Amino acid sequence: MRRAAVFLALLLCLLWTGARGEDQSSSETQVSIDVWAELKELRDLAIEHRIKIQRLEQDNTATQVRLTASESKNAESRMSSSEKDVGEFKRANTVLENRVSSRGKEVEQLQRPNAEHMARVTASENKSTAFESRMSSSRLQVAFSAGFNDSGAVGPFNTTITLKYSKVFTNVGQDYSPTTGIFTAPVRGVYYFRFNVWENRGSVHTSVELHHNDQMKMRLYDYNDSVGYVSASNSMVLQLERGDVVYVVLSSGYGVYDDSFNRMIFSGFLLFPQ
Ligand SMILES: *[C@@H]1O[C@H](CO)[C@@H](O)[C@H](O)[C@H]1NC(C)=O
Ligand SMILES: *[C@@H]1O[C@H](CO)[C@@H](O)[C@H](O)[C@H]1NC(C)=O
Ligand SMILES: *[C@@H]1O[C@H](CO)[C@@H](O)[C@H](O)[C@H]1NC(C)=O
Ligand SMILES: *[C@H]1O[C@@H](CO)[C@H](O)[C@@H](O)[C@@H]1NC(C)=O
Repeated sequence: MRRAAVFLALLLCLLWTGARGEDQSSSETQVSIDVWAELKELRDLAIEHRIKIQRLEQDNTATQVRLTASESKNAESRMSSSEKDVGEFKRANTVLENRVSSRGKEVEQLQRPNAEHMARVTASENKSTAFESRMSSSRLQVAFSAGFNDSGAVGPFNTTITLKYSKVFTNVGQDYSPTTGIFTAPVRGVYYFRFNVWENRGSVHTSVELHHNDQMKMRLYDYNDSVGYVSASNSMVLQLERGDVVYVVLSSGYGVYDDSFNRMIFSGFLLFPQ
């Protein structure tokens, strides 16, 4: 644009000086008129162009303004969409966290029975350690003696019941259980057992049995003896395998009597292991 204007100015100067120099001849005058007309045209064209350029420049500015506006809008929309993304990410994260915490709970729940199991394992290991230490001692000690339950009269019942001698006097090795009334052999060996029966009801027959596993080994029996008080006792030496059980049962249809005088006792001990 500026170049065009400079060019035009130069052209005008040249033509003007030329025209001044050749004033005299009529042909020259004609040429001069033509040149002036042409110059006028050129000037008009230049003005037209300048206006056009001005318009274009204005348009351009407007476009730039619009562009800036739309860019910022775009940025805004990008922002809001990225905010949305953040929201969704947070939501997904919460879901994940929940999952993680529920997984944590699952793990806890899985660990709990495992801990119980480990405690049981430890307990049984303790037991076997205790057993080993018992076995390694120069003489394995097994001896128990327990009285019945101060119940007074018991029975008769129409079924056989295992007598639970709950008053423990001696229980070296804890092989007798006062809650079940059952002695369990800790080792294969020869054992001695003693038990008795007592009854003070003159009309009631009394009888208890010694059992080795599911076998009855012997039955005690007595009745009245004219005064009404009866007592009977016996003992047995039994050869037991490790884990064999020995216990006393009240025969079906018979009664016994026990009180604080410890009328009924169940005792046993290991003679020797085998
Ligand atoms: C196992 O024995 C140890 C040491 O005697 C004792 O501290 C622990 O409580 C025992 N555990 C069980 C489960 O009996
Ligand atoms: C004693 O044992 C007998 C027979 O098992 C039972 O019926 C009774 O309730 C017991 N008595 C006591 C005080 O435990
Ligand atoms: C066994 O005893 C119970 C109650 O002690 C009684 O109801 C039942 O009839 C008896 N059964 C027999 C076969 O005697
Ligand atoms: C045995 O016990 C005495 C004491 O209680 C009674 O007096 C007797 O009648 C009883 N005899 C029989 C057969 O039951």
